[in-house]
Amino acid sequence: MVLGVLAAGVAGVVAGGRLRVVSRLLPGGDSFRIYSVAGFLPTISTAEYRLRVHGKVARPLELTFDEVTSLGGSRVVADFQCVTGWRVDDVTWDGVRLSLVLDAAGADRDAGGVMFRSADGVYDESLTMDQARRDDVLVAYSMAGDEPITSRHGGPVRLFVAPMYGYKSLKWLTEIEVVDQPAPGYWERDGYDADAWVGRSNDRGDAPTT
Ligand SMILES: Nc1nc2c(c(=O)[nH]1)N[C@H]1C(S)=C(S)[C@@H](COP(=O)(O)O)O[C@H]1N2
Ligand SMILES: [Mo]
Repeated sequence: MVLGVLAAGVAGVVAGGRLRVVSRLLPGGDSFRIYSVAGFLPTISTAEYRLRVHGKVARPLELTFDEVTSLGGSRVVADFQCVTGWRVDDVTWDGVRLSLVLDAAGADRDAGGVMFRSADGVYDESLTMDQARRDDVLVAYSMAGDEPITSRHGGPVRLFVAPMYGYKSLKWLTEIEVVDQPAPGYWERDGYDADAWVGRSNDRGDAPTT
């Protein structure tokens, strides 16, 4: 039923509000589960996509998909680890380093954090400014060779925070706000660690990714 809904490209609401669908197998790893706490999968074309960057910045931006990709191309190959236990090995991500997006907007050097919001209207996340400026944190526009990233995986543009559990990698990224202090994100208001280092948070013993 859910697969039928997804194949038709139509938003589906699932009891419990959480879509959980095995989508595909990648070489060398387990399968991704497709998550959306909003209960539907936003479908955003590259033509209509916009990324707003605002808050404590010198130059507020509203970037098109092409403007995002033209800001830079960095590749990160990393395991994708959900805190609930599933893991996909060696996923290839291409995108622009978040630090370059922050630089393009002239983010305030004294600002302590960055907030991220999703086109689904529900999910949000945050990082400290030091975390946000790491080289392995991407505003990703390609995943496993798919460019743009498919809508079920949060495309055309999503966040990819390589060293942290999957819940930090916000899907359907449409808003970046530079703030004084990061506020807890969607799952963090439910008790998940804000510092979601793989292997060092939520009492799990996964091998660290960094
Ligand atoms: N907007 C949004 N982003 C999200 C989520 C979500 O429900 N909504 N779930 C998070 C969690 S818990 C994980 S593990 C990953 C799953 O990514 P995938 O759906 O591409 O497998 O997305 C993260 N980003
Ligand atoms: Mo997750």
